[in-house]
Amino acid sequence: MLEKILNDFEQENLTKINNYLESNLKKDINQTTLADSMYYSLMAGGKRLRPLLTLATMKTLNHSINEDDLRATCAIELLHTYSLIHDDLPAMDNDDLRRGMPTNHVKFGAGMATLAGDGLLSLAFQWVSDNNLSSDIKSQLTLMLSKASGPSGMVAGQASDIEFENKTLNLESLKKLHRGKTGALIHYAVSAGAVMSDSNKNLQNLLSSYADDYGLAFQIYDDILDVVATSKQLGKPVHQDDKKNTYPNLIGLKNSYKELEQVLDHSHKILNQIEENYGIDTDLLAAFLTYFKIS
Ligand code: GRG
Repeated sequence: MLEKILNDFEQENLTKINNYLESNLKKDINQTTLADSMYYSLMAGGKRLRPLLTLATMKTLNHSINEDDLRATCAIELLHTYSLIHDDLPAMDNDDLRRGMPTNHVKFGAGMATLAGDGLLSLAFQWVSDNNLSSDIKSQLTLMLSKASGPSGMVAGQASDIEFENKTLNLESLKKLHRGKTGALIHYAVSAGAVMSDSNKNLQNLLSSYADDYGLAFQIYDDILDVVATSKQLGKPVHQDDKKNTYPNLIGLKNSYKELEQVLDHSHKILNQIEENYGIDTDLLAAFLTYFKIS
């Protein structure tokens, strides 16, 4: 049942997000090659998880979505795309492929890719503030987005990732790194939905807790899949690259599954609390947790 809820929601909203991005991106870009480079990565087939989470939070809170909500919602996908372009650069991960396609710098060169990332980062803030939402909501979103994406959030996580490459972290430090690198934007996505729906502070705190769990589950799942999928691909027993700071390397594969289960249990408890305290149907947010399924 939850899978169907998620599928139906995705079918309806993926098109909305993709159409908005496709029709509006180039309107605000004054240089053709830069526009092509930004468009190339933005429209390269991402899952749109973060804007979908924002829309799901608004739907859960019974907020009906207008064009301004959609514009502010899509901003997070611009920002996410910037982070992927910069992460792939020769000076960072130096990856040639993303989503099965040449990375931005392979297609456009490192200089243009850097600028495409810069452009997407700035444009995200433009979309959050250049709309008809109330000044209060816009200023809350702007502050939240700067904290999530900047040196107190994602950029800090990425900096730790670079600093601790080839050094072993303890579990607490690994969690902190991921809270920044992956968790902060996911946290923003849910919180932005709560802010745009004008929900009260207590409810926002509960949703924040759901978002924290979601970010953590996302990372543990990603780490587990990395190990399991690679060993399946190679047709070999599960093998781990011991140098990487991942959950399976730090606590073992079995304990990583356990940790994932515990995080998911906790987030279901939070959703139950929201249902009990506020009489809100949280099935859609529970449906988003089915993403973390290991077959
Ligand atoms: C360069 C400042 C800066 C930050 C980069 C996001 C990030 C930080 C690095 C990407 C490396 C990575 C694989 C991180 C793990 C989690 C993650 C963000 C995966 C990609 O997100 P998805 O699965 O991507 O939502 P799609 O392709 O669906 O958009």
